[in-house]
Amino acid sequence: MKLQAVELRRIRLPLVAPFETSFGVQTERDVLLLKAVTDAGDGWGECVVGEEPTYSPEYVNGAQHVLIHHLIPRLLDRALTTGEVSKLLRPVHGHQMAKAAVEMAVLDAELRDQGQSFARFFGAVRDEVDCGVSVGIQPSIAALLSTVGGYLDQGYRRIKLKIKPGWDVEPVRAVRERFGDIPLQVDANTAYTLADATHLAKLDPFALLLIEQPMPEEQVLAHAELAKTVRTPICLDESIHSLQAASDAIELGACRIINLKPGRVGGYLEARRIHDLCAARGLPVWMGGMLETGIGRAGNVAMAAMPNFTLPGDTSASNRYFHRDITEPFVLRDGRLKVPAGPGLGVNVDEEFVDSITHWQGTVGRAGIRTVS
Ligand code: OSB
Ligand code: MG
Repeated sequence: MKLQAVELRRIRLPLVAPFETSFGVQTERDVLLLKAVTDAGDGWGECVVGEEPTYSPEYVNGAQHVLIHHLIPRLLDRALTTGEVSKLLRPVHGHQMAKAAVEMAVLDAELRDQGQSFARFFGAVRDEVDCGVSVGIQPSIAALLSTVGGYLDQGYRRIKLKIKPGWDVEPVRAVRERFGDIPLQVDANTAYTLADATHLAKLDPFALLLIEQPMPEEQVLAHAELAKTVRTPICLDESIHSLQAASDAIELGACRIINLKPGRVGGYLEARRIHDLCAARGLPVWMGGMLETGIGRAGNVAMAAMPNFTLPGDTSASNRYFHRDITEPFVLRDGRLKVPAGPGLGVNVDEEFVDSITHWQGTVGRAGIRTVS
C-alpha cells in the first residue's frame, strides 16, 4: 500500500453538557480528523488530543503541526503496511496521540481494502461490549445524584466519578448511600500527592472497583508506595504511555489494573501489545475514553471486545457526548454498545455534516502542504 496524501480537518462539536475534571472544564471538542488517501482506498483517523495540554503534553494545534511537518512526511509515497508506521515514526519522540491518529487512518484504509473489521483484526471475542460512563465534577451533591441517576436509568453498567481534593469522599459516600452496591470507581487525573495517602484510604470502605491515576504521571514509584496505605486497587491512565511504561509499572507494583487508551500509547497496535502483556501478567484492562466522535468510538469499541477487557469501559453512547455524531450514532442497548462488523472501522462518516462544522482544512501530499481554509 502507498500513502499518497493525508487530508486533515478540524471540526467543532459542542458537548451536550460541560465536562469538568481536576484539570479543567470542557464544553466542546475541537477535533482533528485525518483521512488517509492510499492507492488501496481511504481510511479515517481521529486524534484524541484536547484543546490545551492539560491532560498530557499534547494539544490540538501541536498535534496538527507535528503531523504536517514531522510525521506524515515520513510515511508518504513508499510501500507501507500499518505495522511499519510506528517504526517509521520512531525518530520523533513523544506525540503518541498524533502518531496514533495517522496509524489509525492507515489501518482503516488497509482493513477496509482487505474487507476485515477492526474487531476481527484485534481478535474480538464479543459482538457487544459493557459500557460505563465517566461523570464529571458536579456543582453540588444534588446535581451529582441526579446525573448519576439519569445514567443508571439509561442502563450504564458502571459509574466513574471524577474526583479532586475537596470533591472525593463526600460524593462517593452520597452515591453509595443513594444507589447502593453499583459498580463504582473514581478518577483523580493526577490531582493528589503521596501526602494524601491516608486521606485517599478513606475511600476504602466504599468498595470501589479502582482509583484511577491519583498522582502525577511520572510518579510511578509513588503509586507503588500509595498501594501500601490504600486497599482500593490502583489503576493507571496518564502514566501508561507505552508498552515499556506498562511493563515497568506492573513490575514496580504501581497498578493492579490499566486503563487502555489507544491514543495515549501511540496507537491501536501498541495498545494491543499492552493488552496482551496485561493478560499474561493477570491484570485486567478496560477501554478508556477521550470524548471521541463515532470514528474513535468505533475503533475503541472494537478493541474493547478483546478477551482481557474484563471491566466496563468509558465507551459511552454518542448521545452522552454530542447532540449529533459524525457517524451513525452508537446507541446504548441493555448497557452495551454493538461492535461494528463492517470492513475497517465499520462506520460511515457523514461528510456533509463534517463539512458544515469544519473550521480548518489542509492536505499533506507529494506536492507538500496545501491549506484549503
Ligand atoms: O482521564 O479518563 C480520563 C476525558 C478526557 C480526558 C481524560 C479522561 C476523560 C474521561 C472521559 O474520563 C471518558 C469518556 O467518556 O470518553
Ligand atoms: Mg483517566
